[in-house]
Amino acid sequence: MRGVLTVILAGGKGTRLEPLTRDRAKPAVPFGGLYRIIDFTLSNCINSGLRQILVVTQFKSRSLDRHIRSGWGFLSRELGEFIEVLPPQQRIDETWYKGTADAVYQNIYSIEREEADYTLILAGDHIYKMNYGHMIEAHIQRKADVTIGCIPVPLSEVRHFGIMEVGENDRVVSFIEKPPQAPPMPGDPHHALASMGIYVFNTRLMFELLCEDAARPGSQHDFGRDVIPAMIEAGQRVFAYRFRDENRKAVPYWRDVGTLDAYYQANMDLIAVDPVLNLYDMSWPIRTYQPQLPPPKFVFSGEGPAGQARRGEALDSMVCAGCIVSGGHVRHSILSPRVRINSYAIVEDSILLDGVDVGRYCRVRRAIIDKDVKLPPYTVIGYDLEFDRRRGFTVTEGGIVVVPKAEPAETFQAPNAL
Ligand code: ADQ
Ligand code: ADP
Repeated sequence: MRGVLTVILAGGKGTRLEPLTRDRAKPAVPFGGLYRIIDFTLSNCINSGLRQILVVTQFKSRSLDRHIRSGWGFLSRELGEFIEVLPPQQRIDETWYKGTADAVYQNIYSIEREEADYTLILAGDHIYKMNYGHMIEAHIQRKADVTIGCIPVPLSEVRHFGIMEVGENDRVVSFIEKPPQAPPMPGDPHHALASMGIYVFNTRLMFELLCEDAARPGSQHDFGRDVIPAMIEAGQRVFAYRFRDENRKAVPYWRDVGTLDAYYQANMDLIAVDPVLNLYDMSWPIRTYQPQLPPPKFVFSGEGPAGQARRGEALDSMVCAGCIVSGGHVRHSILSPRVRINSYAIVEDSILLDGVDVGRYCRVRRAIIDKDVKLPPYTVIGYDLEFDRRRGFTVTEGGIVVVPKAEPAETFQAPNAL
């Protein structure tokens, strides 16, 4: 995979993931206990043999930057391998990046310096396992000017994606970014073909296209809105690469965890008994940065005063290093590193991020609790959504309660009704 430079766009604001994105960029949001969202894309790169990687950041990138430096600094520049974070200061314009094409254009000198024949543009905020080598091969074989990774999505979802129609050999004949509706793809009345927001370009041509786009009046400088449609109009060779799972002969797992409900569901997918995206499949390891922590510990603290068992246990759950489940009960949940569950507490269907402490007698269900939040004893979350909303927590459409970082202790007082 020499000759291919990978550029990961990791600057999206992730407004719909607030409050989780209040202090961190979307790709830095913790996921699946141990990971950050961007670990999936980075692991795919390494597993695909791509080792020349630039990460373009923009908003609140400090947490992301720290994560990549701590966990992904193992490549050697001397051997021509690197994962480098490009902060927005290197921009050649005075303004913040406009769209995705502008984010790449502003870093054109760093990209040019690597002298790669091909540039793979990826997004830093999708959960999936993919070998990019196949897409790059298809690009070279078809002598394409650009190849767009794509996947079928239900017709009801088309407004969230770039939607394309393809002709012979999957050559793209039309591309519309986030249309209100779209016709189904041939042979499948329920789905349309959507862009995954990932592209392979011939680097030289990409430079020319980006310079053209920078000068085009009215352009929003976005690949999906501007660059790709202009290429189709100009008769350039735009091809779709269909992302497929050859083993399962099915549409692979791929999620844009753009909303809190999608984020919650994708986390829950991981703890399914037979998950489609399996973290335990060592043929495609997902790596991350892990601090040095002791193994998780489960404590049976004897009988309670009213005879209740204080059995520290977790079922259908993932429990990370440094956790102590002492006399509390955890079901169908994800405990990130350093979480504590104290006696008589019950945690169900929830995601607890790093360092959360659940006090005695707490009841938590269908909740996402951000880093280092300490729940005082008797806190109840996820049972009375109206009350949860009133005390300032975010409650999603799907009824998931999100408790942000560093909440004042009084927020957790139980209402009289409970
Ligand atoms: P969206 O995901 O809505 O659609 P966008 O919000 O522009 O597009 O984000 C694309 C990627 O670029 C994300 O990873 C984001 O974090 C990053 N990004 C956005 N602006 C950036 C900036 N200024 N600097 C650095 N990084 C930035 C896109 C495509 C659609 C496609 C979907 C699939 O436009 O055609 O269907 O992805 O999710
Ligand atoms: P996250 O909540 O995403 O894990 P971090 O804990 O990495 O984020 O940090 C969030 C922000 O808090 C950082 O961007 C930084 O400003 C600040 N911060 C946290 N820990 C440290 C630290 N050890 N040194 C300096 N700044 C820190």
